[in-house]
Amino acid sequence: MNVEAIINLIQMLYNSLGMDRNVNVGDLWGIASIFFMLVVIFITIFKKRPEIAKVEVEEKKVPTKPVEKVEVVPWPIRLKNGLARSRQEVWGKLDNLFSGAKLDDDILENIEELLYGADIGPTMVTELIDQLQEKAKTEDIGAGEFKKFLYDFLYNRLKDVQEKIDPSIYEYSADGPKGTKVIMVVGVNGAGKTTTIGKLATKLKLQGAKVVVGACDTFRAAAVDQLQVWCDRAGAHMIRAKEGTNPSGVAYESLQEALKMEADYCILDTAGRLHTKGNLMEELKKNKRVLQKLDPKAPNEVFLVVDAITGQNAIKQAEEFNKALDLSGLIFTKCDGSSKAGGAVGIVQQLKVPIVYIGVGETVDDINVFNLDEYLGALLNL
Ligand SMILES: Nc1nc2c(ncn2[C@@H]2O[C@H](COP(=O)(O)OP(=O)(O)OP(=O)(O)O)[C@@H](O)[C@H]2O)c(=O)[nH]1
Ligand SMILES: [Mg+2]
Repeated sequence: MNVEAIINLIQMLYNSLGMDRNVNVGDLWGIASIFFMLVVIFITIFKKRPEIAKVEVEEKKVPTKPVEKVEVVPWPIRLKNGLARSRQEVWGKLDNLFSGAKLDDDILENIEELLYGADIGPTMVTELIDQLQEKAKTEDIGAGEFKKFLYDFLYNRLKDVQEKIDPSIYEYSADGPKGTKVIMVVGVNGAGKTTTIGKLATKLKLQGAKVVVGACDTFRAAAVDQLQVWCDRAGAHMIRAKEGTNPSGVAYESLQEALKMEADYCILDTAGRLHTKGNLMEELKKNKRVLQKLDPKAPNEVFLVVDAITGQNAIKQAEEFNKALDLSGLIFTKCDGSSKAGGAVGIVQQLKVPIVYIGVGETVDDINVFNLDEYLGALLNL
């Protein structure tokens, strides 16, 4: 069919519709364009339809997954996993020293060397070796007997101090003594204070306690925001002030609010500081004094957070903080990252301050009250 035939065909169509008009090539182009557009619109609609239908089908096809139950790893396993490095690199090696043999001078020397590396402190290592030598005079000591001896030695060193822990720092009971327990948390930079407070606030809230947290680290806005995230998650009430506000002022306001709310706990986060910075240590003492204007017994607890990786320097830190603030407890964090884990033993022995909590990771469940038997058992793989 040529163009002329098409024009004739259209002319006939016009005539039959009673249109008084002569068809020309322009009309032909116009009709062709309209036809082309109709084809495009038709294809577009046609293409879209199956897609709409497909989405509907896919939605229907989505299988109904059973609600996943998040398994919370029980604490004894968390602790054991957390201390895996300590066992692999230090404490577990004590077993291998024997390899079937009984204690002799060579093994004794190797034990001494390993224990120095474990950071329990030179005095305790000397005592332990002396006692072991004495014991070896009257009995044969193999790997099993040695492990038992080590457990008993460390347990007896620490048990009296550890018994000083007040259970209300980890167990809340609505029937327990009334009043607001004030806990001040201190330590060097990055030790894990804020994370620990977040975990503690969550634990206490879950037991039904009313918790107020004071963001006294006013040096960095990020520090306050970090604490806010934890508190929001825990459902704890947080007192915050503008960046640069006097930390003692925030501590005072936090306790005032906690008393007004009849909160069970008032936990105060403080800025990290080196124990060697006299002015910053003075500031902490002032924090403490200010709280006593509201409650002469406040703070009821002052906890020093110690990063387990710190090694022997941790003793120096603890001594200085203890001198300034009269510590009531130690919190060992990052035990999952340290191979030594013996530093804890040395500090308790020297300062006579108990370890109250142990942290083995960054999640809320990675903290628990320190239990000596459990700790030594996990460390020595008993
Ligand atoms: N692996 C591990 N990491 C931890 C633990 N506790 C805290 N951390 C991490 O250590 C880092 C420092 O923790 P923070 O809680 O901010 O320490 P901080 O003492 O408040 O720090 P400053 O306020 O800056 O002095 C963060 O990345 C934490 O997630 C723990 O037990 N194990
Ligand atoms: Mg902090």
